[in-house]
Amino acid sequence: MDIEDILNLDTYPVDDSGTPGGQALIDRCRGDLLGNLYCTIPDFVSPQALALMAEEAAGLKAGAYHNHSLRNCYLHQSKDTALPQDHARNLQDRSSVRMIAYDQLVEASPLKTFYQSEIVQELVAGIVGEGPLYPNIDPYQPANYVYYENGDESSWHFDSDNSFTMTLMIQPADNGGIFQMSGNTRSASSENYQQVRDVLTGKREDTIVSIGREPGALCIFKGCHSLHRVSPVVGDQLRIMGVFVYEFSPGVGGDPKVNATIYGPRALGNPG
Ligand SMILES: O=C(O)CCC(=O)C(=O)O
Ligand SMILES: [Fe+2]
Repeated sequence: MDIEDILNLDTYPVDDSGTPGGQALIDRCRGDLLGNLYCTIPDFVSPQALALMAEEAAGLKAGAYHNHSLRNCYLHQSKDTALPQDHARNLQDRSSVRMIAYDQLVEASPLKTFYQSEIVQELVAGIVGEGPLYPNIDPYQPANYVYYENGDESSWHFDSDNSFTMTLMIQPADNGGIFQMSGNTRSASSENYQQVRDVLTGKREDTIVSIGREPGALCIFKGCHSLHRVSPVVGDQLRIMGVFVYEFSPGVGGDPKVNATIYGPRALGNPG
């Protein structure tokens, strides 16, 4: 399927970002990202492309790596015994998701076509506003399917990368699987451990927004300073996301050790 059929160009004429439609979309999303730390574009991908992506994801599901652990919100799995038990760094929670890596996608994959599209890259670069974007060249990271089964969740965390994260909702869960964020929990100058702990222990529900997303919605968010989570999925319908990694310079790949924790031992060159 071509990118012109994947994108919902009737609603969003983004094939030429110089057109009023494309620029208006960039301006709206850029304002949302600056103000709220996230933006969403509903119905960005056509129902036909979503059906193809869901079909591809279903066909690949058996080969997904089950990435599960107890971790703190800084994505570390070990505790710091020098700190109190109830310090934010020692509060652990479970995370359980299932990953299909980029190298498992076929050449004609609609997820790949979407990711590699210059139209998409230019639009997202306009929204993020930090210069042109380039595809990541890692064998595993560029575009993934992430599945959440009944009971799976991604507990409160900060993303480790200081740029932005981009996801596409392919199939929401029947219940649960809600993306939630507590904006600006920490900053570049302060870890704000008290506030982090209050969010983790449910004392600051007033700061939490639930970011609704229907199938086809693209979401761009800044998760490095804002705690966010995916609440536990309830029911048999899989939550299926597309997750994408772009770079601000060409030729950037991933770290094999980090990849092994996300995609399993095979990412270190080991079988399994
Ligand atoms: O699946 C989502 O909605 C977001 C998951 C997440 O936290 C991330 O990709 O960093
Ligand atoms: Fe995240």
